[in-house]
Order: sequence, then structure tokens, then C-alpha cells
Amino acid sequence: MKLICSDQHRGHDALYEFNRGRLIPALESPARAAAILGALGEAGLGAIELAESFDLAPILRVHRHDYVAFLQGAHAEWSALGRGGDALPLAWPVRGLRDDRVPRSLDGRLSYYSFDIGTPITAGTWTAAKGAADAALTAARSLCSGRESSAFSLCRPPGHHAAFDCYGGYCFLNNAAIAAQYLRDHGSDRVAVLDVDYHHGNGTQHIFYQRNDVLFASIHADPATDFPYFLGYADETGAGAGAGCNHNFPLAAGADWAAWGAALDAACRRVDAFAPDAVIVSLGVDTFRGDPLSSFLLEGDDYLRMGARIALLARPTLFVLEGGYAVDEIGCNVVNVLRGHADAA
Ligand code: Q9C
Ligand code: ZN
Repeated sequence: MKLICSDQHRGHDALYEFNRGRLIPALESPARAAAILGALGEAGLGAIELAESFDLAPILRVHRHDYVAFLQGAHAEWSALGRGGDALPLAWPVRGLRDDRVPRSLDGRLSYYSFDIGTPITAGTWTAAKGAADAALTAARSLCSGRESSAFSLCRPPGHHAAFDCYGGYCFLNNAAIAAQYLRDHGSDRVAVLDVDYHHGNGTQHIFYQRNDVLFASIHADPATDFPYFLGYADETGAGAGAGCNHNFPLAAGADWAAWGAALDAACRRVDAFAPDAVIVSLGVDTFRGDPLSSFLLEGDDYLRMGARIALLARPTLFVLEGGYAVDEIGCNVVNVLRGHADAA
């Protein structure tokens, strides 16, 4: 299995996030990636290689040009205003009011291009996000060359909440979507994205919602109770040419392997029916019973079962890291998915 990481992730090191009305140390931290690297090093699944650097073209296949330019310069603009700390937005458009004009001020643009207050921009955020996209692209390239049948990219910051022109949920560039588009542009006619993160992948759904060449299937906490709140219901099935190519499996709080594994089976049957040339797994392990954001109850061994079920798809598969915030167990849980996949493949 091809294993790819980026050194740039450390530069994205937010100070705080809001949690229940208070500021707490940011959950999406460099320690997450360090823990996964440590576990991967001991797992013997293969050598861990550094991402190669791509130009912006594959990112701009998914994200709007002005949005990427904003991300590149946002923190420097923040500092130039004499401000310390991390850049955060202040306000969002109200339902039914105009949202088509990009404000001129930095504060206006931070608000325009975001959808939550929980995603700080730091001095190293752009470089880290670019490195994460490079990791996903490097892994994707190893699949489309046919040299590898499976790969893992250790992406930090994560990506599945980011849409064409919008960041949030700790995500800036949609690494899985960028990799899916790259595979489409390099010989794959159909790509499936299977999102197993605890949260709905609203960004990935949005990006591919009108398309029939990229299927999106996601298992996640019910948006009626959990972030990202406004997307992820079962009746969102795609639109236009993409009608029937979006499959959401929202689950109630308390889902254990019995409930979660049944949803995975249903999602995998949708992926099978689509007959994709490649599968991208948005791999969050925040479904873990001990995760600070999770109401689900998956145990360590369940991640072996997850990998084994995904292996039954018998397609070239790219695992892209998303969430998972129980730092002491994140390494073992991620390795278990990859090991379960490798042993069953
Ligand atoms: N302070 C991913 O798993 N809400 N993003 C957190 C607690 C945002 C999760 C609220 C959760 C975003 C990639
Ligand atoms: Zn998540």
C-alpha cells in the first residue's frame, strides 16, 4: 500500500476553537498526524513517502480561483492589519438575503468564504492545506499509473467540509474531491467517494451533486442533531445529470458496529452498482466511541471490519484522512482500517 504524508501540516496549528461557549485548545491539531505516523511506522504496511509538489491546476479543477487566492493571502492580510492570533470570520449571509457579492475588507471576505467559526486560519494554513492536497494527489497518481491498487494519504488539515468557494469544519481544500477530479482527468471514467467520517461530507456532496461521473456515498451522524447541520439527509440524492448519484446514510446517536456496519454494507452496494474505476474513501475515525466529537460507539476492532468490507469492493482504493480527534487511539484506528483492507484484498 502506498503511504503518503506531508511535512507542511505542522504549520497549521490553531490556538483555540469554540466549544460550548468557551475557547478550548483546537482539536484538529498536529499531534493527530504525529500519532498516525507513529502507528504507521510500527504497522509494517509499507514505507511512508513524502508528497510531491503539484502546481495549482488540479486544485483549481475543484475550487474557485478567487477562493484559492483568498486562502493564500488571508493570514498575511490579517497580520498586516496588526492583529495577532488566528484569523476568524464574524458574520454570515442571512437566508434570503444577497450572498453574491464578495466584500472588499478582509473581515468581510473571511465571512464570505466560510460557513463556521470553528476553522481558524493561521500563518501556516495555506502551506499545510496545499501539502495535504499534494499528498492526496501523489497517492492518486500512484493509483492511476496502475503501479498500486491501494494508497493512503495522511491529509491535514482535512478536506470533506470544504466546497468550491467555502471553508469550514476544519477544512480548506477538499483533498478527496481534488483526488477524485484528478483520477477523472487521468483515465478513470467513474469515481466513487465513500465518506465514513462521523460528519457528513457536505463539501464533497456539493462539489459533485450535479454530476453522474462521481458518486458520493456517506455514512454520518444525523444532520438534525450534528454538524454540519444543513446537509446530509437521506432525501438528498443528486440533481440534474447527478440525480441518483448521491447517497446519504444518516444514523442516530449511539450507532455501534451493528448499525454502522449495516449502513456501510448498504453504501458499498451503491458503490458496487455504480461500477467505479476507483474508490476514494474519506477516512475519518471520529466514529470512535472515545472521540470527543462522536456520539457513535465504534471500537478499535471495528476498524478492521471496516477495511475488510471496503476491500470487498475490489477496486483501486485511495484512503484520504479526514477527522478523528481521540489522539491516543487515532493511530491504531487508522492503521486498523488499512490493515483490514490489506489483509482482505
Ligand atoms: N468545538 C471533521 O471531522 N464542530 N470536521 C466542532 C466543537 C465542527 C469536524 C464543535 C466539527 C468539524 C473533518
Ligand atoms: Zn468528522
